[in-house]
Amino acid sequence: KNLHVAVVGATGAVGQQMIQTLEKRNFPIGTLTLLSSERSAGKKVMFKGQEIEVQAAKPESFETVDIALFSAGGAVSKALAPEAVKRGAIVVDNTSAFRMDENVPLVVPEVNEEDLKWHNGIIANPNCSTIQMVVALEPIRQAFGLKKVIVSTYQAVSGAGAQAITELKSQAKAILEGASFTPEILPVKSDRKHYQMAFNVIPQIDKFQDNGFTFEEIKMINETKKIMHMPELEVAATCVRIPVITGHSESVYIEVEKDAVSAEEIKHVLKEAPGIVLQDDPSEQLYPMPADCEGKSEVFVGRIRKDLDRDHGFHLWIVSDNLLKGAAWNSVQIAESLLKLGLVK
Ligand code: 11C
Repeated sequence: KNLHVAVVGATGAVGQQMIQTLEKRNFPIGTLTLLSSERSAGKKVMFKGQEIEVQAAKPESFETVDIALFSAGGAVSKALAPEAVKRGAIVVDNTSAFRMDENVPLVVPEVNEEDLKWHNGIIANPNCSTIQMVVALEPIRQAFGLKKVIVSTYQAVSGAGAQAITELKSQAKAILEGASFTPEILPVKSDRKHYQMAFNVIPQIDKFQDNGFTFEEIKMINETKKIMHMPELEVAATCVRIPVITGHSESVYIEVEKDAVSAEEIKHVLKEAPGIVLQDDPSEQLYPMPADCEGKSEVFVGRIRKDLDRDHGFHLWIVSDNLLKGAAWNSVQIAESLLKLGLVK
């Protein structure tokens, strides 16, 4: 069956990647409806050699839609995802609006594809930094058990949207030319203060919560427990923005349950695991870097070491294209899983 698919947020950084990924995967589309805010309506986007005009999203836009991929911010999802479901669409939502709702599965197909079976119309796509981490953690958990995770991230500016990419580029240019500039977007557009991103590192992604963690850190903690079905897992996160355009990197410390596991055993498990490319050879200076991962759909893992003090402790370095596995590809992969499992009527 050729499906009617809608992309909401079609002109955004993730929306654009969703459209390209649907084309690349040759997803069985009969009709593609592209939706956005009023501001971006009227723009034209290419899909399979044809121009499609972007329309302003409203409840009626979802009549006859089978699958709607949302990536236009939490407010748009909260307002329109239920409207799409009411009209018979299945929503794959790439915002944080419904992720922790217990009626909504939060899915990374390599980890918990089966959770799609109990969806009630909306399926949540996790946060990008969470997705790439759980793809690597799940095979380790299956083989050796998992007790504790401490992650520090090095996140690209594209995670904060197309305007953040423009801000980084124009700041870098201004600094190199000795010109003045005023930060307006990063670290968080809607927060009070904005800081220089070019030639700098900002230890804030999303807004601060009362407990001292940022919302990005809380998302990594809560989403990891939900996706892996491990409410008892100990997780801590520090999320940091760096002046890279695409590709999130993560330094991850884990503790496994099993005694006397070796780094070689962890490498072996990751080498065989779905969606992962092992890039780990210190003798060849081989390790993942965001510049090499851009445009690729896998999660790249390297720098795997046993901790020098703790028998159950290991260190990993995980990199992935945040717009693909972290967002657009994971959403399209969820849509493919829905088809595979016969969950699209
Ligand atoms: C960032 N991880 O890099 C964020 C972007 O909850 O889907 C993704 C926000 C989200 O800024």
